[in-house]
Amino acid sequence: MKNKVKVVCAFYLLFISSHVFAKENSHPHNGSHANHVYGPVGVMGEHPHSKGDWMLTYAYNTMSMNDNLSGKDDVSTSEILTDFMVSPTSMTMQMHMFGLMYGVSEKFIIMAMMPYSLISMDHVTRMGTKFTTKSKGIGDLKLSGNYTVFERDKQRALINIDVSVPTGSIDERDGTPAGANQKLPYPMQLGSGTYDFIPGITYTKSINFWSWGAQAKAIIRTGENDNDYRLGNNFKFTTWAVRKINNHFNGSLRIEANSWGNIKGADPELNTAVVPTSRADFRGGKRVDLLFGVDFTKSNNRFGIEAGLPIYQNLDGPQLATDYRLSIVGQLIF
Ligand SMILES: [Cu+2]
Repeated sequence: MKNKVKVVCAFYLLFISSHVFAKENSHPHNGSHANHVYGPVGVMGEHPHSKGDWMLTYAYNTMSMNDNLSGKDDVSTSEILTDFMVSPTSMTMQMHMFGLMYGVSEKFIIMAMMPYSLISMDHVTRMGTKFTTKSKGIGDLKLSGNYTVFERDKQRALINIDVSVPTGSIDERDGTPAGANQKLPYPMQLGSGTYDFIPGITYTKSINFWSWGAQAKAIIRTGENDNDYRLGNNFKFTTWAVRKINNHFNGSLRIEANSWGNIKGADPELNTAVVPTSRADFRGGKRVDLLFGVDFTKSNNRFGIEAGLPIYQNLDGPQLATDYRLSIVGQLIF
């Protein structure tokens, strides 16, 4: 399975690179790309496409978490270890996202996105033993439709309807001091295990060298997964401004507010006395991030980077707090 994913990725990258050179050397650009306003690279589903256009996206997203918060207050490892046998100390999430977008008409686009995630969490026990758990694999497949409902005077409003299909594992296991092959807690799992509906609305406007936009999205989970729980719903609002620096470079500033609920139900294999990450009621929270981005556009290709820092966090916890996040994105239209 893992080798298969590697082979698919290798072909994918080969395909992108061969296409980049083919475009650069032969075909003149048809101009459809330039007419569409793009948001920062960390925002998805904010732009339309011309009919018949395909777009390939590769995104590398990483998030680093360090130290624990309960509400807005720091909680030390020793405080956590008075109530639990184990405390998480840091976590790194990396995600390779592959996306394919197609313009069905000037107003309607469809998109499929598949993530591959690598998660690593460091812990310390009451006895002072340090250990790390890891999980990796494909996440949940996302199928999207974006429809332009309004377009006038360089303003555009899109309705986003996404469905998340539970292709990611919720049965990841690894070795811990409690034994080999232990069921890993909620944040180490790769998927939600449920079909999730993700409705959204996006607005963009451009004036000369500037463009700005806003997007609201909700993740609504349905039913209960095979491990007797359902992740909390999520509400996200983001707004941004993009400044054209020259014909190729754009700079962006963005604010993103996220609010997500606790888990309903519980995985019966997890012991809630061991570690806070196995508590279904220590998963919710609110966070606001400030993000800076720059992207480079040439003919049909776009390459960009966006980095973000939290400016507000309020977590049901103790729960690991976000330190920073980073997205590196490559896009190709053909
Ligand atoms: Cu696109």
